[in-house]
Formats: sequence, structure tokens, C-alpha cells
Amino acid sequence: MGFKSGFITLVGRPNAGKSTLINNLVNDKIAIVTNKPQTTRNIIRGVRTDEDSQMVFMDTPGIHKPKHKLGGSMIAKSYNSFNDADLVYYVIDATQKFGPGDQFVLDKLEKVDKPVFLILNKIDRFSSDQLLELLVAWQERFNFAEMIPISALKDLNVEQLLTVTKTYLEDDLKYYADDQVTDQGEDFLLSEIIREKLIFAMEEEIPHSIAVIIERKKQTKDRLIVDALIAVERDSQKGMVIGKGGHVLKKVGMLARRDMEAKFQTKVFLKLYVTVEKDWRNNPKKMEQLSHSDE
Ligand SMILES: Nc1nc2c(ncn2[C@@H]2O[C@H](COP(=O)(O)OP(=O)(O)OP(=O)(O)O)[C@@H](O)[C@H]2O)c(=O)[nH]1
Ligand SMILES: [Mg+2]
Repeated sequence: MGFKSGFITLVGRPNAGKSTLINNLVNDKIAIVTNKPQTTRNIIRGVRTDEDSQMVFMDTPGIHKPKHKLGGSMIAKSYNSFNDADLVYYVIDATQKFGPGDQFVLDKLEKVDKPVFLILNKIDRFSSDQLLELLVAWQERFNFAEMIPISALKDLNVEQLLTVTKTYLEDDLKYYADDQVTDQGEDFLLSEIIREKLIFAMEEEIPHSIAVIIERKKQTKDRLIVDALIAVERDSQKGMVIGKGGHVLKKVGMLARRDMEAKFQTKVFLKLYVTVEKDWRNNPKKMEQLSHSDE
């Protein structure tokens, strides 16, 4: 028997748990997770390799009705991921009612000529008889190759998902080295850690206006020095990111630094700056700079 591999894209509506799931699937925190929708902005690849197989998972931005150019470019990336995939996981938050947003995704999936798994996530939040009803309802909506209930967060049934997925892999190359878990560069990882902490610290609308870029990075003998620039869209948002007496920024910096130190196993010296880039989410050039669209 030859080596088997495949590319699997994780698509779905914002907040369904795609990033939580990819982290679980590769046993590492490679994608940021927050309680607010539209967190993920880029395709993030996560690799899981064993003796005879390799699965390359793709985390994607949540599919939503875009209000800015940034949103449009985010969902375009999600749709593009169908082309690279051998298999699609449609991840849903099973605690949410079926609505027009779900139907929109199903209509997209109708045009995709790949097996589609329905992944019913967050089953830790309801009982098994509710689950049966749900499976029956979804079965009537689309011809899924498989329907698998899981909890990405509580790690329920993810092993089963992997077992079933493996039966769909075909003889193919090993695309990534055995020890590679993600394709992301260090700058992107660092900026995402900061963005995660900022999203948690901010109220509803502001998270979507935030971008983070690494301005300078230097590894000395005993520490990693990082200067990061946080961009927001309005002066008022700048004030909120900084907080009274700088307390918000200080807290964000502390939490981000801790995660960076754990991830890169080195002492980190992190400096954060905040700048206003008016309406950057509608400015293609700024967007490219600020949303890491080349990574
Ligand atoms: N109870 C429960 N919560 C979950 C589960 N999986 C994810 N969550 C939570 O759902 C929220 C959204 O998770 P994400 O993984 O960021 O969702 P996403 O689909 O990547 O969202 P976008 O990047 O915005 O598209 C977070 O608060 C997670 O902790 C689960 O299995 N059970
Ligand atoms: Mg995500």
C-alpha cells in the first residue's frame, strides 16, 4: 500500500468553530480562536502526518455577506479553497437554527464537485435526541458524503472524524515534511497572536477594524524583540485600543507576549504601537499591506 494524502478545506459560517477544529486536528494552536465572528482572515494550512498518510487541512474565513472590500476578499479566499481541496468539511454550529446564511453556503457547495462532510460542531451543548432530529433535517437538505457530530472544543468524536477521513485519502505525495504543522511564517503567527488578544479585549464592531503588522523583529542572544503596529480605522478606536492610561494595550501586550514566549520558547520583548488608517478595509492597497493577503 502506498502513501496516502489529501487536502481538506474547512468552510462554514463565521464562529462555527473551524479554527478550533483545525487546532484540534493538528494538535497545535496554529489558528487564532475568538468568541467573535469573522476572526479568521486568511487561509491557514495545518498538516497532520502519520506513517502512511498526510492530511493537509485548510482553515478559511467564515462565509458571510461582506460589507467591505476586506470581507469580499476574505470570502473569495474561502471559495478558492474549494479548488485546492480533495474533500470539504462544512462545519456548522449545531446549536444555531438553520437560516438563509446556511442555505447560501449549501448553494455554493452544490457547485463543488468534491465529497462534502457535514461536521455538526458544538455537540457538547445539547442532548442526543436533539442530535438525531438535526441529522434527519440536514440529510434532506444536501447529499453529504458523511455527517459527523463532534465537539472541537471538548474533543468529542474528532478521532472518528479522522478515521473516516482517512478512508477518503488517495495514493499521493507527501506534501510537507514530517515535522511541519503549518505553512505560516513567523511574522504572521506573531501578528495573529496580538490580534487574538485585541479581539478579546474589544467590543463588538472594533475587532473587524483591527489589523496588526510586525514592523521589526530581532533575535538577540537571549530574547526575541518584536515591534508591532496595530492599525484601526478611526481616532476613537485608537483611544479604545490604548485604554485609559494605556491599560488595555498593556494587558494585550502582556497576554500576547506570554503566548509568544510559549510558542517560540524564548523570552520576548514586545512593543506595540497604534495607528489610524482611515477606512483601510475598503482600500485595496492598504488591505494587502495590513491583512497579510500575500501569506
Ligand atoms: N461549546 C463549544 N464551543 C465551541 C466549540 N468549538 C468552537 N467553539 C467556540 O466557538 C467560538 C468560535 O470558534 P472559532 O474556532 O473561532 O470559529 P471559526 O469558525 O473559526 O470563526 P471565524 O474565523 O470567525 O469564521 C469560540 O468561542 C470557540 O471557543 C465546541 O465544540 N463547543
Ligand atoms: Mg476562524
